[in-house]
This record gives sequence, C-alpha cells and structure tokens, in this order.
Amino acid sequence: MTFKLKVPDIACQGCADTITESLLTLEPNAKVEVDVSTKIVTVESTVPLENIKQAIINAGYTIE
Ligand SMILES: [Cu+2]
Repeated sequence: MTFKLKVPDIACQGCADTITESLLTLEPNAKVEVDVSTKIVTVESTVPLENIKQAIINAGYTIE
C-alpha cells in the first residue's frame, strides 16, 4: 500500500531524515519519500497505516 501523509512540522532535510529513519526502523523494506516543500510523506509499505502514523508521532512530529 502507498500512503501519503501531511506532516506540517517538517521544516528541513533533517526532519525528513528523522522521519525516513523512523519508518525504515519500522519496516526496513519500506519506500519512503519526504517532500520538504509540500511536507508530504509518501510511504510504500505493508505495515498498517496506524503503525506508520505512530512511528512518525514517536519521532516527534504531528500528522494533519
Ligand atoms: Cu528539520
């Protein structure tokens, strides 16, 4: 499944890297793209959406 999540707290590439890392910890084979300008995180993953959201929240970000 591909999920698109808006994460308004993303301010820079450092945020993008933090979120990417937390999602890859959750599922090493996930494909993660973070667009810093639109603040959209695209995740291609077999992990349920709730777990993806939780990983982003645990990394210190909020989801719109
Ligand atoms: Cu940042």
